[in-house]
Amino acid sequence: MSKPFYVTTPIYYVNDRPHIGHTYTTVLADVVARFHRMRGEEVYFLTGTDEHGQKVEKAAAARGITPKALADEVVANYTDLWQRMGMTHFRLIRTTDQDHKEQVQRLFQRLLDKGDIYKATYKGLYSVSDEAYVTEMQAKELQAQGLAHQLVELEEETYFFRLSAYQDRLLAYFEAHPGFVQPDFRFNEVKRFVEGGLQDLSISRTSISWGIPVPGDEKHVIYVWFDALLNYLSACPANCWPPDLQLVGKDILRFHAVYWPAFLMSAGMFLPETILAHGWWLMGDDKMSKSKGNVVRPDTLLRFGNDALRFFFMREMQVGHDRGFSFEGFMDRLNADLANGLGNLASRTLSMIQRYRGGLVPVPAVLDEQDQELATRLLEVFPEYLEKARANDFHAALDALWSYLRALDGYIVKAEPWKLAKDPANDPKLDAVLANLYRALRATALLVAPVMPGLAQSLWESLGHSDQVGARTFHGFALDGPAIGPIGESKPLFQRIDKEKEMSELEAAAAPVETKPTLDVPEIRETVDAESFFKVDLRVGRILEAERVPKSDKLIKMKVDLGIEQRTIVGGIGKAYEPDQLLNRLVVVVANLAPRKLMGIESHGMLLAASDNASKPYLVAPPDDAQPGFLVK
Ligand code: ME8
Repeated sequence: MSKPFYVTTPIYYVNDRPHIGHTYTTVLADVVARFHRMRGEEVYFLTGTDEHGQKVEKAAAARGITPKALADEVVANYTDLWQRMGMTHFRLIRTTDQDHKEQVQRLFQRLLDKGDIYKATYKGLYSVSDEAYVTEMQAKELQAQGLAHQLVELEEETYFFRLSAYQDRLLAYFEAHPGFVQPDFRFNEVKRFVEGGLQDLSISRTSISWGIPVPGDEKHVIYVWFDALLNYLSACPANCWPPDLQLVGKDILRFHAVYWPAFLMSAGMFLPETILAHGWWLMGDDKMSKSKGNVVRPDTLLRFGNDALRFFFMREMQVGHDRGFSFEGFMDRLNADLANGLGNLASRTLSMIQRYRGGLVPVPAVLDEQDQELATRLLEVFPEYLEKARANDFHAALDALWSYLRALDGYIVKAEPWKLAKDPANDPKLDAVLANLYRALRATALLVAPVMPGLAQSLWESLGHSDQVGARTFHGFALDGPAIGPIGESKPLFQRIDKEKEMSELEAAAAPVETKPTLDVPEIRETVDAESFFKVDLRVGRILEAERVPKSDKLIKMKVDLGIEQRTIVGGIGKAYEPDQLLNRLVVVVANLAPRKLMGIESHGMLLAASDNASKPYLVAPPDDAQPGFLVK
């Protein structure tokens, strides 16, 4: 039995509902899956959800529910959305599924027995926001970016995976498999990263409880990425391994192109054929992401039908590159390509066949040069589309097809069938034109079926078919074969969007949405008695002067009035505030902090500010009618 074509998406975190970034990856996978089925292959298409780890634990805590309850709720959103998007995945694996948990523990044990996983003490720096150990080099980078506050010194017992032992093997594998990571420029980044040296990877945590326990050492929980990556294995039926295509966003390529193959090498398993890293949908210059709160939800766009969204994704995004999203661009694309382009061509063709030939598609007796040229172009564009789609380049495939459709518009304008129809002497030419147009539409319905299953089916039926276009195969399709019967009822393929009208509604719906970033804060500190707390003298102050400290983008020197005296205070708030914004502000000052020197300036006190590890500092502000000198207690 031949091996099914196995395609995967990343498994999505359940700390928030899906946005169009997640939807894009899954649509791409679904289009690939449908395309391969129409190539006559059996396909196994897997998607899923990543439910363990600190992100999910925190998001659940913020809502006051258990992580599993949060996961159940969010998974229901995914299941519902995938159904509405017409996804044909075989399984949505959840990392909380029992078979997955057993698989992860089994593999962990296997690599432990083999000696590729070992227990040791980690001593060094840890980035709280990334949930990862940090090398000296990375620490320097973070410091240079002013993010050193995210680092903490850590000493803990952990299980390591011997990643360092796989550096040479990975590089040799990359050398021997030039298509392993696509596109090439991303593959080069991966190679450079591995050439730079690999350190052993910590794959357990004792600080987290929401996860799969290390077998036999349950105070350790298996690191979320080791857990998550193995989903592709847990959900794989016996005859499917290895994956043929693994789709990932560029943000998680390193995990898939370095750690994942090393785990598989260690387990003595075949590696995936291709890992394809796509770019990001951007809003302005920023990645669309839940933590930035600038996401567009698929629901906003689904009112135009799932075909429209699927088509837009495939037509607009050149796989591998980033692409800015705009509602205007979305509507322009659909109006141009679906309402005008294909929709218009189909309705003109079908109504001409109806009017001039009573719904029967003629078989042309002769083709003149012009007809022949168009017929030949179809024979060329069909395999060109298939070849590009086989290389997962649906953007280029659709581009080629739509430029052919535009040529057909030109062909109609030149041939003027409405004039030909007036004189029976022109019948052979009119037959040729109608047959050419019919065949082009029939091939188009077939080719776009993986991208727009609903629209393709509707076109297919208008052309007189009663079977499922998606159940056909490309191979051996008779492009110049006769029609199988009279054409069917012509339905508008795509309703033109009234852009003006929709724009205001859409913008309101998509205005940076309600997503709250998850809190990135440490646990509540240990209890102190009231006496210790009251040793800290907190006062209301008013900022009288503020200026930047030369050569520092972070520090601002201020003169602060404390009612009974004035102080010089230097604060690290220069990235969040301009000096002008600070003048006259009421603040809370730690008034009895020992003076310290910051870039040569003695600072007498500190301003209280609120933040989490990821946010800017927000100065704590007493109400407007408080007075400088008031004691805060
Ligand atoms: O990373 N543009 O999950 P996640 C395009 N659980 N694609 C985007 C996108 C954007 N703006 N934003 C997200 C995780 N994506 C891990 C994966 S796999 C073993 C574990 C897509 O919920 C893109 O595919 O953060 C990216 O890789 C994925 O969503 C990240 O989803």
